[in-house]
Parts: sequence; C-alpha cells; structure tokens
Amino acid sequence: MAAAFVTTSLFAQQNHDYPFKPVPFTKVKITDRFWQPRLETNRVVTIPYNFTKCEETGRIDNFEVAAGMKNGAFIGRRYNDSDVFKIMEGAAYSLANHPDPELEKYLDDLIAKIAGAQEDDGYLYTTRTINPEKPAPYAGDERWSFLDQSHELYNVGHMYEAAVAYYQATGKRNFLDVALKNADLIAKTFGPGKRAGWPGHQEIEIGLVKLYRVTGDEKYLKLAKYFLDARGYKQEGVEKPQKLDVYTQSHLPVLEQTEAVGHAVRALYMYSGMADVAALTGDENYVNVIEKIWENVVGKKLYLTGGIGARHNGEAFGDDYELPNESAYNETCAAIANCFWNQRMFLLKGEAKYYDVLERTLYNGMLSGIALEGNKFFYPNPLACDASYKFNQGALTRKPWFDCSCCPSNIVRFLPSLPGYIYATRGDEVYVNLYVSNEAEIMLTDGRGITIVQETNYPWEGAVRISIDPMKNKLFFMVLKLRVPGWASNRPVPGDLYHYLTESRDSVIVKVNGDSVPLELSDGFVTISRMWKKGDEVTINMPMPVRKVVSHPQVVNNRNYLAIERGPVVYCVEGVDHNGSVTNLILPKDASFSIKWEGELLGGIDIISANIPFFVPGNGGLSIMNQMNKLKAIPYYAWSHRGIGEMAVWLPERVGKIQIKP
Ligand code: FUB
Ligand code: ZN
Repeated sequence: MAAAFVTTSLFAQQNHDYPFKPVPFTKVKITDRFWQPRLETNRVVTIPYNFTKCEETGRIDNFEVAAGMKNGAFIGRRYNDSDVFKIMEGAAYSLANHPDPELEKYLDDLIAKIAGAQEDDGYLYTTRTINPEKPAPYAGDERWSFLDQSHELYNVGHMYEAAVAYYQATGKRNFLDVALKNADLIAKTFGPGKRAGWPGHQEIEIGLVKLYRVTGDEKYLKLAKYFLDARGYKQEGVEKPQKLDVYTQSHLPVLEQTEAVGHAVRALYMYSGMADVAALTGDENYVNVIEKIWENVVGKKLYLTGGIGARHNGEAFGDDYELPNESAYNETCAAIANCFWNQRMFLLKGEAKYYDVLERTLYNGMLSGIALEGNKFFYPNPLACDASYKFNQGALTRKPWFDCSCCPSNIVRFLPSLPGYIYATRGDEVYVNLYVSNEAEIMLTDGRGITIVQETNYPWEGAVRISIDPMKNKLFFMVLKLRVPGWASNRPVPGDLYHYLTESRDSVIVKVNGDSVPLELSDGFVTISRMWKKGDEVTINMPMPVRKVVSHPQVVNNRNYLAIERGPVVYCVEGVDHNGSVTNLILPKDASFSIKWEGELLGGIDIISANIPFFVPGNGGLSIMNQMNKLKAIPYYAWSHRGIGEMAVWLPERVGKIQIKP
C-alpha cells in the first residue's frame, strides 16, 4: 500500500535512500564453523529460553492481564514489554530463514494477547492499561506525562521493529496492524502544533522508519524526524515538555551535538535513527553531525573490544580517553547498537572504516555478551576482572537473566540478522564487508543476479576463497569490492586511539583466477572491475600475525600496557590458565608468540602462548625468578566459561606496573 507522494512534501525527493544497499539476511546463508553454530544455538536455545524467561517473570502475563484474559497486577519494570517485542523480532528473523510452524503458532498466540492489550485508540503500555491509577514506578501519572523515563515510546519502537519483521517473514498483517494502530495514535498526538515531546530513550525513530519503509506512508518518517528535531528544544509557545539532559542526549538540539555523551544505548539508537532519516530525506546536516560524533567515539571513547560506555553510573559514555578496564560498563546492548550504527554509516558513505569498527565489536564486545551455551549473558563487558568487583549486575560471571533483560533479548534479535551485514551493493558494485563462509544470492540494482560462495576459516585464518557465478548471463560486468580490514593494514582502528607496537610487513594478496590484483585501496576496498563468468574465483589472503596493541597515551589506565590481538579477535588472559591470578603477568615488548588450535576448548579456539618472565613477591618488592612462565591467552569473547576468576586484556609491559596479590 505505497502512499502517493505529493511534490510539495518535505520528503518530495522520494528517491532518497541509503546509496549502498545491504544484501538482505534472507539471501545469505552462513555455512561456517564460527557463526553458524552460534546462529543455530540462538534458534534452538536462546529464543525459546528467552520466551520461557518472559513467561516465568510475568512479561507475557502483563499482556494477558492488560487484555483482560486473566486477573492480576503488572509485574516488573515499565519497559518489560520491550523484551517480549525484541525476542519476537529475533524469532521472526529466525522464521524467515527457518520455517517453524510451532514457533509461528506461538507468535500468533502472543500477537493475539498483545492485540488484546492494546487500548481502543491504539495505546499500548501494559503497566498503565493494567492499573492507570498506579502504573509502575517512573511511568508517569498519565499517558506521556513522563517521557524522560516512562519508555512508552521506546517500548512501541521495539514493537514496530518486531511487527515489520513478522510481516516480512510470514506475510501476515496481524502484528503489523497492531503496530500501525499504535503509530497512528502517536502520530495524531505528537508533532508540530500537537503535543510537544521526545522519547527519553530513543528507539521509536528506528521503528518508525521501518513502518515507513513497509507502508510507504510518510507520516511515520515525518514523526521520526520530529522526535529527533524536537529533542533538546524548548519550543515556541510550548511549555518546556522535558528535562534538557545529557543523559538522554537532549542537552542540545541534535544538530548542535558534537560528542557522544550520556546513556550509550540511547545515544547510539539516536545516531542510527538519524542515519536512517538522513538517508531517506537527504538531510546532510544529520550526516555531518553523526560523522563528527563517530570521530569522537572512535578516536576517544571506544574500547579495544568495540565496547562503548565507560561508566556504570548512568550506563554512560565517559570523558574523552576515560576508558577504565575493570569498571568498564560496555553494555552488550551498546555493542549491538554500535553494529547498527556502523552499518548505517557504511550504507551512507561506503567506507570500510565503519566496518572495521563493526567487525571489532562483533567478534569481541558483542559476542562476549552471550555464553557459548546460549543461555547466560553479560550485561556489562569489562576488560579486566579482579574476581571481587561484581560487575555483572551483582555477579562475577554471566547470568541467566536480569530484572532489566535488555541485553539477552537484544542478542536474540541481532544474531539471526547477522547474515545481512556481510554484503552490500550499489549499482553494479558488490561489497564484501565481512569474511564468513556463506552462500549468497545477490541482485544488482539493474535486476541482474549472481551467486557468491565464500569459503574461509575466518577469524582463525585470513585466507578467503570467493566463487562467483552469474545467475543468467554468461558474461557479466560487475565491480567486486573487497574490504581489506584495518587490522590487515597495520591499523587496528580508524584514528589513533590504538596502534600496533610494530608494523607488519606481510601484505594482503588478492588474486583473480590465480592472477594477482594490485593492492590499491580506495576507501579501504580493493576494486576488481571486470567481466565475470561462471567459475571465476577470487582469493584474498590476509596474513594474521599476533599483534601487540598500544593505547593512546592519554588512556591513563593503559599506559605501559599492551594487549594482544590476532585478526579481528582481541585476546585476554584468565586466572584459570595462570594458577588463579593474572596480576603477576607481564607482556614484554619483545615477547614472541605461538598459536595452537584447541578444537575442544571453548567451542574451538586458537590459543596464543608466550614465554614470559616469572615474578614472585619478594622482600618488599618483586623478584624475577630465573625462569620463564607460560602466558596463555584466549579470545576475549570466550572468557568466563570456566568458573569465576581474574581476567585481563591489557598487560603491563614491564615490572613496575605489576601488582602482586599477597
Ligand atoms: O532502558 C531500557 C534499557 O535498559 C536500556 O537500553 C539499557 O541500557 C538499560 O538501561
Ligand atoms: Zn542491555
């Protein structure tokens, strides 16, 4: 039901969209040994497990009670509806690639409960519907009276995303109709000349854009833009509706913001929403703002793991270079949002640097958020653990659930969408952004199609073979763009926040049918323009030495410390591999490493080892024993699977920094 667009409209230029288009996850089948098992665990364990948790914790009951299907009171926190929506979104993505009548029936039943919980005019917020006199704390006394904290708009933003996903997976409108009825109410309520306000927690903007894409109705896009533009303003003739606050990124109008501040998840959902609205309206002003903020994040506020949000207090960004390790917050949701945002930045600009950040986040700060078994989760993801500071909402290891379970439900929806991050197209260009074994069907904008098969043992090896097969034409012109990751070009991150201790001279080699291609990079890509035919094969070989990483000197916690990484994977050391403690380990600048595949350990990992000097506490100081110790590093994402214990990503490079525990 595409709406007709009027030429006088703000969005008259309807041909605006992201110039680079992602290849949908439904067209890419991951076949590798690294991600495929994780996606399968998400499907068979994490999705049902999360739904069961929602049942056990009253999250589903809340809809039933609001629908009048059972008696009871609202249970839990005011944003608990959103967890159910996010899990539904993940379940819908899973259904799209893996039909499952039982799961579909479960979702249809759940949608009926949600529809029942919706008030006649479209309002949906179970806590207020259940008890309008006394909704959950911070919900506000009346509808939309406490937008800073109520999450009324945040919750439904997640519903819009889930409803679109379900519609796209099944073709059924049941959930979409609930979402549209709600969005129509919000559109009638908020906007110029109507009620003023903005969501304290951004998210609805992304959801509204998805409703716009699926319906073509521009009021949803306008509303998304309104919520962004209203933020931080005291509007003419309108009493200031909300607090102007750094925590919610409403301290300034969005177009005046230059730094990442406040609550990290809110911030990155906002930047992602801005990217979407910019793409669809052609608003370059938004793009300029988010590019500037991206520079701030990547240059000064990004952990080596791709994590963001240094502070537990306010779940917030810290100051520039404020990157403590033990107390790092690095919420799993923020890592996921970092992937959302960086993919969108790529889709706007076509530069590989955004994928350098995305890939770093994916393999490290996002993946650490879920246990290999698929049913335990980190909320914060620190870079060091002293085995006493209970960083994970009162725990020292991953937990089965949280009162605020935003992170588990975010993982549920992110993982099945991962195949959609691998490729993108523009005109007759095909961008290979991630290296993962897969089979993909890619349509170019002119309707011609190709299948691509990638085979690789990434992230453990940097060799990739790509077979190209035009679907119809015998000969086929296409421009293949291969991303050369920053880590393979001596540049762990864009900017100078981290660098490798020494440069690697090994260079990346790209070949087509065995013939070398010059390694000329444009925006981080090698370009191969040619006529392709069935059976053509491209290989890319990225040497993967173990690298020592150094922080910018202004990151005080990491001064004279080194970290280890290999390819896209950041490593850490755990107490369990070092007689219980990692605080007496040093990593000398000249340490040399060996790599060993351990197929049975932690889902199959490469262990990195080094011989390092061994220290013991001496009389009032440290003695270097005349012997060597074995340092054994594992991928950061896999830590905390072998009991509670110490962990460190950054290790002192010399003895002065060591703190031996008595
Ligand atoms: O407020 C809802 C969610 O809970 C946020 O996205 C997370 O950061 C946590 O605060
Ligand atoms: Zn979270």
